[in-house]
Amino acid sequence: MRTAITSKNILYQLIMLALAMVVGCTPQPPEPMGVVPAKRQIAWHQMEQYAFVHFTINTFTDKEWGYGDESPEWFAPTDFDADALVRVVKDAGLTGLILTAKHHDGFCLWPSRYTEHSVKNSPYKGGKGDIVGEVAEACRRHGIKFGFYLSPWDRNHAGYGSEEYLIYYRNQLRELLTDYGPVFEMWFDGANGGDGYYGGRNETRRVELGYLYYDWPKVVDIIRELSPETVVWSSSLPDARWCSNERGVIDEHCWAMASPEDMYPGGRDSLAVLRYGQEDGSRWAPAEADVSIRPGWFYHADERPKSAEELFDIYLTSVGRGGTLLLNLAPDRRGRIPEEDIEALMAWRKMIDQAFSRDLAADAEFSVSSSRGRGYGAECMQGEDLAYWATEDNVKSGEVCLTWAEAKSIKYVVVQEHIALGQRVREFVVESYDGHKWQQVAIGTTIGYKRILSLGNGITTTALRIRFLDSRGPLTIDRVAVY
Ligand code: FUL
Repeated sequence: MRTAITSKNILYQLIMLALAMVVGCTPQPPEPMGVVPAKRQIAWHQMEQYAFVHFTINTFTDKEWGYGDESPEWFAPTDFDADALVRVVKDAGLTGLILTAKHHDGFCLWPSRYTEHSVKNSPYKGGKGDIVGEVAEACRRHGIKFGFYLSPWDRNHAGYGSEEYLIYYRNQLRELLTDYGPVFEMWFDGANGGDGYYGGRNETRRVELGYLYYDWPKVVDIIRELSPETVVWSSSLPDARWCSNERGVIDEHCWAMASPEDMYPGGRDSLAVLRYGQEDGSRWAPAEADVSIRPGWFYHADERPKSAEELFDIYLTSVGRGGTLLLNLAPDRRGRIPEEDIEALMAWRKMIDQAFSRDLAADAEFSVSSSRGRGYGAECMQGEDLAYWATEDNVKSGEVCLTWAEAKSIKYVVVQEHIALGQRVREFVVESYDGHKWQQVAIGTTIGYKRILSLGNGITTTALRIRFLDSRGPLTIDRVAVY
């Protein structure tokens, strides 16, 4: 049967065509893939590198772990200046600062109303000082995010190991979050139980494996209530996880996802799960690499800082492997960052700025093997914006090719996934064109928030391509940059 050509039919056809064009022009975004980061975690990834500051009575006793019997009078910095400290952090390109409000010895760097074992009984500013408060304010003044470390293990407190201490600990957490919050990250620490002063008893106190004693879900509830945007570093319900070593090295193969019950089976750290994460993990719990600029976490006069070159390698193995870098600084007995550490930090910053100052991808022509359509094409990988390249739902591999009119010398390739929709890529290779054929110059497995691949002494080429060989779902690549 033939359809009569009536004006009504033509109108209907035109409407259908227009609809098809609109729908065709704006493909739907890919569905999120498994667990995805919360808003607070995306903001945390974007901070990339931030400072840890270990400062307490240990600085004055030349120890790494105080026993808990130290006198508050020993905490006597002669020239502490929170602004000077935060300025070093900022000039080094660090975006936040996590301060040891209380380390294992129990001494509090703020005048806590729950203990006498604090700055209020030290000579610092005649007992009127407040290191936590001063640093928190200086951070706000300089646009640096603030966080703190509150050691669960307390070798000073008489009630440690009993319910009494838990009440004390939670009160202190509330006090800190209320008086100095909100904070971007809360760090707890794994070291736990053992010998100590414990109010003068000088004994050994062990708490249950897996830190069951602390009842972490309750602690996390307090944080969520008082500072909902805080990323929690802990053994239960973590928003970020330990990367399994204190050398600043995240594994090349690293998923941001992991299941808490597998990270700490039977209450012990599973170094493999902390190190690699789990492709099918039940939480977004990305790796954070904590490392000190010096051999110790606290200042010791006979130790030297790492060189700018060593710090640069650490940057590549932390920020360059999908996680964040928590770089520890150790104020000396003046309360100042030692000059040689500042020198190393500034030289490090210069190296990063020089290596990543000009994105050669800005002048490249981008092409891709396929895409979802308009709004998800090759051009979406250029520059830092919200757009991303995405393939169709059934396409789990593909390639992007960058070509230049003139040959470019390249040392680093940076790839970022659009993690808001989950981490996906399982395997990829980078190839450069030598005028006749493609040569493999780097290989990788996972990418995540950001992957930096170093091409050794560098290559010179007019074309570079990245072949994504396998992925958990359609590709969602946020950015490709080349330096
Ligand atoms: C460890 C602690 O025992 C060290 O003293 C230091 O604070 C480090 C960052 O965490 O678990």
